[in-house]
Amino acid sequence: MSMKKRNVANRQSPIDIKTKKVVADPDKCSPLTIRFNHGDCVDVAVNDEGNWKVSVRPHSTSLIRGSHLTGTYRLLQFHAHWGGSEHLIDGKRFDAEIHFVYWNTRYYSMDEACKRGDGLAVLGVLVEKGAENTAFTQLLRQIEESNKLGKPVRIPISFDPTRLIPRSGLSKYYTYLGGLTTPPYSECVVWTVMQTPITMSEAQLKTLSTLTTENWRECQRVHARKVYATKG
Ligand code: 1SD
Ligand code: ZN
Repeated sequence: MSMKKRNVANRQSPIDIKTKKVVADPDKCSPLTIRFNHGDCVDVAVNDEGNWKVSVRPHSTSLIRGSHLTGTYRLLQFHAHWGGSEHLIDGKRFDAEIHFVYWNTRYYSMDEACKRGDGLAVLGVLVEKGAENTAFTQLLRQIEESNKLGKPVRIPISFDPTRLIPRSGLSKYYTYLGGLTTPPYSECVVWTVMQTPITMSEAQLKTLSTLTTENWRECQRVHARKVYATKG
């Protein structure tokens, strides 16, 4: 096979994480440093397909660092997938998944970053049905309003995104090299999937499914990739 015909679709996402096959690597997976600034979340918008996205101000100081990441990544936006999670753990599909999309500050534009294997870092938080997430209740109101008005709605400064990540997430996660789960499926993402899910109530999950029934991509082949995990 010529170099040109080399199969490049070999690090697609999402994947089913098989915990028996993950490589426990405490050096590669040191505890994450995540900084969120309340005021960095600008607004939330719902698009024609019923997907919502919270946009973050361009030069936000909401950052993520970790030994599996090359440098500092800046938060760009976050959104969710529901009707089922995208990543599975040992074949288990959770009820939803939130994605915090970060961009590697070493690249000068988002387009440039999407052409690089380490251009984006996406933090995936699995969600299972349980207690209401009150931070999300606040956001859900803005999502519903944006959907009704057909335009972006401002996020109040009191909104605290840290309440959408599990407390143990910083030191318990999986990481692997993958891509965007939506077109153009660019293979530019260093994925970090937190091991512990957060909860949302049945009513919260139901409200999400009024926007669009489900919006997750099927699991992709792992090929020769390794999935690393924090110790234990
Ligand atoms: O689905 C999102 C897509 O909406 C866009 O945000 C993209 C980043 O440019 O990321 C994908 S995903 O891989 O985070 N699901
Ligand atoms: Zn996503």
